[in-house]
Amino acid sequence: MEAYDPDNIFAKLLRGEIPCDKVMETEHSLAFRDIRPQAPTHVLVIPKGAYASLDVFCQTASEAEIVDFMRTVGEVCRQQGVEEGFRLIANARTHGVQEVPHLHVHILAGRRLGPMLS
Ligand code: DGP
Repeated sequence: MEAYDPDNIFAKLLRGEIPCDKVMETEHSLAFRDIRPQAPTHVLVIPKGAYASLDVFCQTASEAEIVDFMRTVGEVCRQQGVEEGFRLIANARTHGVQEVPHLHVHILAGRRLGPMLS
């Protein structure tokens, strides 16, 4: 497993070095709008801790961080109004085509989405 890169763009965003369109923030998590939205609602949720991908997070984060992260996903869904449905995506590493090596889940909603796999 590759080491966490502290200079990745979401680490910089967490340090306040670059701006973001914040949706909500908790003790352990941050939610903000994707800079290249693929749907009317496209929010990214990230942990504040240095975790590169979802498997690493689930294997090594504290229960408090994991619960906070999932509660943030739930609260973003509630705030954004996803009654007609949504998609949650977590890309990981090379085969998952992960562009930013800091764990993030995409919450996509607001339109009928296309086939998931390609
Ligand atoms: P991926 O790593 O492939 O799961 O997707 C990364 C997403 O992050 C992509 O949809 C675009 C978004 N993104 C990249 N750089 C920035 C940024 O500086 N700010 C925001 N808000 N989103 C970004």
